[in-house]
Amino acid sequence: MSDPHYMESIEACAAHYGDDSDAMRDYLISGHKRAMALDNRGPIEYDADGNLAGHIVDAYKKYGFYVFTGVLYQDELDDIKQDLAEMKERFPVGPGEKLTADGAPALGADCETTTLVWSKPLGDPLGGSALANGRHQVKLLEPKAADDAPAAAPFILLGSLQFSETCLRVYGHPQLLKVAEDINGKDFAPFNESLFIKEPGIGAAVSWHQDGTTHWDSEDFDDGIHGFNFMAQVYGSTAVNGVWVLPGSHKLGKVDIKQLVAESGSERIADTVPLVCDAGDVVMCNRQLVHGSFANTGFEPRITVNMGFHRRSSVLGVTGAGTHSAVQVFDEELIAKRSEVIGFGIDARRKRFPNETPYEYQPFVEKGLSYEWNEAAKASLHDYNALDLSI
Ligand SMILES: O=C(O)CCC(=O)C(=O)O
Repeated sequence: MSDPHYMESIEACAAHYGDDSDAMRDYLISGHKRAMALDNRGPIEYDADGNLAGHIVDAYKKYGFYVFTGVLYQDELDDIKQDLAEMKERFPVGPGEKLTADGAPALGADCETTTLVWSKPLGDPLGGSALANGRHQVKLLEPKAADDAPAAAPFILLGSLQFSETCLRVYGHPQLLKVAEDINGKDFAPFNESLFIKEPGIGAAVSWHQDGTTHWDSEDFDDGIHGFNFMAQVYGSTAVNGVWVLPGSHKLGKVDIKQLVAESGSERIADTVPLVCDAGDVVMCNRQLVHGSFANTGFEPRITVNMGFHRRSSVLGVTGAGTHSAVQVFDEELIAKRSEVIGFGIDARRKRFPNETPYEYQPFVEKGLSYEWNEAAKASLHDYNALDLSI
């Protein structure tokens, strides 16, 4: 990575850690080096049969994550940045508020589902809490923000595809959907979609956790049963602002994170590495990996367009975890309804990038279904995340 601010942000971050500043600096620098030495990054490649290349599948299975480089091009990144800037104008003035700063109805104000999640600047609102089934077992350090930082800022947007056509177009990306097929089968199912917003000097931490809830004790348990997330980077991702992971931990079953922290002697869990990305890179991250991110005390923003996919067998007939949507049984009908957004994503993308060959989703082909992205489709996505396949 050739980021000119690399060391400046590392120093700024370390300076927030008081007596631990030297340890934090060392951790950031050595983690970055170890991340870059792993053989799990490169463009999306296929073999002669058109399947995801074997070396990618092997590296993903070994480490639990793979950095696909150069997936989103500059024109698409520019679209997303503009869309996000406009979306920000529509954020409510504060947590629980219904209006924007201009007094207009705010984004998500008429939603029944949770949309924006707020935090105090540089906070860790999930860490050590019972939220999300208590999976964030420890609270990370909450560095002091500047005096002029806002009292609270949004750091997660759930159900993001109902608000952002540019994110919907990323969701319909033919190569990413083909990867989802090759990892989770032709009848793969959606999980949820979100934006993680980590503005410099403000962006909150997401404490160490594993994402899965429902299948740890399943007799069919294996390293892929809780699915994966694509994490598309709009500005890139660094040791300071990015997600950190414990490579290989997706194979360990449910991990005692408190114990890991105790053994490591601090919240800087030993052997973890950051997801280091340029703008346009997309990480495929196993949901069972131990992962988390520190508060963004550096100078670069990170915006992650997050979207997950499951094997159908992991969700069909399963009672959901209740983390992202109300506890409910995921039957065929519910999964089909929740999958419509794949069709809208494919068509929204086709309209913007007509020279690409659109992805063909096998469950639609089998049922003769086709989807058009238009005003009615957009309206139909209102509260679509009430059906998130939360496992
Ligand atoms: O982007 C982040 O900081 C956290 C992402 C995460 O925890 C997740 O996608 O499960």
